[in-house]
Amino acid sequence: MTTNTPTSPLERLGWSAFFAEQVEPGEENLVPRRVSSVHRARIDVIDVTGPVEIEFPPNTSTAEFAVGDWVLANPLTNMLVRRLDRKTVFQRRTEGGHGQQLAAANIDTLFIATSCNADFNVGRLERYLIMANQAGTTPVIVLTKADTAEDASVYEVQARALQRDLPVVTLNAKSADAVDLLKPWCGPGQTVALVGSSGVGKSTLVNTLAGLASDDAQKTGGIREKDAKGRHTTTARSLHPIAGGGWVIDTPGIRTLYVSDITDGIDTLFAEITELAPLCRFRDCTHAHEPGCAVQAAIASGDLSAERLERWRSMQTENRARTPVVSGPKGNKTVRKKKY
Ligand SMILES: Nc1nc2c(ncn2[C@@H]2O[C@H](COP(=O)(O)OP(=O)(O)OP(=O)(O)O)[C@@H](O)[C@H]2O)c(=O)[nH]1
Ligand SMILES: [Mg+2]
Ligand SMILES: [Zn+2]
Repeated sequence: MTTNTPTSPLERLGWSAFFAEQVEPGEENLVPRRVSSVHRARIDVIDVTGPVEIEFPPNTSTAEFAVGDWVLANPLTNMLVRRLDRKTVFQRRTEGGHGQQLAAANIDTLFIATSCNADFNVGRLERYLIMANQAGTTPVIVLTKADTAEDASVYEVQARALQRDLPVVTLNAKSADAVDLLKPWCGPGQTVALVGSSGVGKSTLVNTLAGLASDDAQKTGGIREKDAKGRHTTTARSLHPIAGGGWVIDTPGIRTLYVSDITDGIDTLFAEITELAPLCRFRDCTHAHEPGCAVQAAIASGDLSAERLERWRSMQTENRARTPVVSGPKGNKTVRKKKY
């Protein structure tokens, strides 16, 4: 959350000193535009007046752009000149592949959506939190479908325990109350993105936040009764103005979230373990069997649960297995082979 209230129309669109400082001498005549949706063959942009035309140089790949990106364009030809550096980017490793898929850029807050039903999964939420921490965005857990749960607090308690000071908001995505509950992270100049499995209500919440109805509304879809899985209704990422100010990005449901190269994100998720590690006798302590281990001592005294350490260990192992390592006599970059 920022304390400066945006004054100019461009600032209300999310523009800030971070981007202004990137405009170089000779570029003053170019105009900033923000990417509002990314399709396989097309990118849409907006400026302070709303949707505007933009031309891309031949052979530009839409995969290089993320919703929320800022670009500079020539106002006379509408030609894209360049993309500005990102403040934050939420990206994930593609299934089985080596590439990264860009979900959203320049977001202040990541709303990690899950429902008060069979979708709720601690391991999956931990992955999202690690990715949010790594991206430099503030994570908020948004528990949808509270109206369908017998006791939503069961989910809330588990979610709060995932990371220190983690905000958890329980709501009905179809109800206008959701707007007030999420207000602390919305407002002029703020950009939030919704991520989570298919069917948890991301698009429903976007429609509520943006006040979208009928023709303009994001399409929503039903879910399977037995496991609460959605039908992958949303297929592209898109940016929408929130009625009370700020912007919300809708994203397609993610099937499996793989983590890799996310050491900092893990350190933040398990801050209580990270902080104990320097107190261990050995610098490379694995907190398993070493004498003088501060983490094991915390478990023995009841300050830390053994289960939490187990979760930390499995994330560490997965991160190590999936992160490209530099090895070999000539320092060739190799990726450790592992079947996903
Ligand atoms: N009762 C109730 N139903 C909800 C809530 N949020 C979403 N739904 C319903 O859940 C279904 C799925 O909602 P969507 O908004 O399409 O879910 P999504 O996360 O956008 O799904 P994908 O686009 O497939 O990733 C729809 O039938 C919604 O009406 C909620 O808070 N309460
Ligand atoms: Mg959707
Ligand atoms: Zn230790």
